Amino acid sequence: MTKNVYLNHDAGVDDLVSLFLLTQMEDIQLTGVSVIPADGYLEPGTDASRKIIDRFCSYPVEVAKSNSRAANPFPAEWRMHTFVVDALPILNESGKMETPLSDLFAHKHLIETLKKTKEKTTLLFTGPLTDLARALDEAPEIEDKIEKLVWMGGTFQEMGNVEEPEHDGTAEWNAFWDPYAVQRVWASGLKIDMVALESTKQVPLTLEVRNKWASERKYEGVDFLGQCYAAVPPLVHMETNSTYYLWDVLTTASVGREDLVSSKVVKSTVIAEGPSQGRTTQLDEGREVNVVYDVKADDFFSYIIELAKKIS
Ligand code: AGV
Ligand code: CA
Repeated sequence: MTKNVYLNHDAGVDDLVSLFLLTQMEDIQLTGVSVIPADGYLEPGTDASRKIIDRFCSYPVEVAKSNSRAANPFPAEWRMHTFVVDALPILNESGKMETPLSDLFAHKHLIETLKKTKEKTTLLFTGPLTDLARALDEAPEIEDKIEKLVWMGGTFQEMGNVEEPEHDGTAEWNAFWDPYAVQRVWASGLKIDMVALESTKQVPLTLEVRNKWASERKYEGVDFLGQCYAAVPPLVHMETNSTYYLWDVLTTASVGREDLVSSKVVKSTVIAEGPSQGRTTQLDEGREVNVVYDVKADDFFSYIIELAKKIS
């Protein structure tokens, strides 16, 4: 059966690769895309999304821009990656952008798209949850139209991936960008799959992964993967603050192939203020989330290559 999926992403390299892979999944119907300028910039993020849909998607999908703002912004150095993907020749060959741009802001576009889609929709959020929190505030009735939320974010490990002054390092970045939005979504009745750092840690960008893509670059889609990930640093000798994992791509793959990941139910709460802001913790009185904590990494990498090879 075909699954309706609405993607809200934040214009990082793995966000844009996620959009590309979604367009290749057979049982997935993308109902809409919106872009929030968190780990990337809005204009190139929106343009790159429209160009990816133009080039790779066989049916029309509308793109919307967010006007949401950060509690804690991402470093500009990371956000610059959006410009690289948007400028790739493969996305600019036609010299046109035909995918329609909505005149609604992302949260309103989300509400409208959910309402006009007949069946329920799976929400895939690969950045902060701000647009969803705003949509729920404005139209709480949309909960009935949402199958579930699949979110890349959070961790229950001791250390997250935020290394910023005045923070203790326990949060994951998408939660840290807007912890209040995570609280709002946690307060909803939605079913939540949380693809936490526990699982994404198992899929780093390595030289081996890169070389594999390079060796199969005769496939246009595999070449596109390699070109996108050329903009970001791999894991070589040890992890640094900039080391890239396939965070969002794993999250996206888990929507297309649920068997790739293992999850468990955790009761959780979110800290919104102080040095641990954005930290997700376990709490017996907390809300239930389904935490993806493990992945069949080899099968995951094979799956994304297989999807990318569908482009000839
Ligand atoms: O925390 C992971 C999230 C994912 O949605 N993002 C990157 C992915 O798109 C933020 C992030 C954490 N560490 C990063 C990040 C890094 N080293 N470079 C770029 N973004
Ligand atoms: Ca992201």
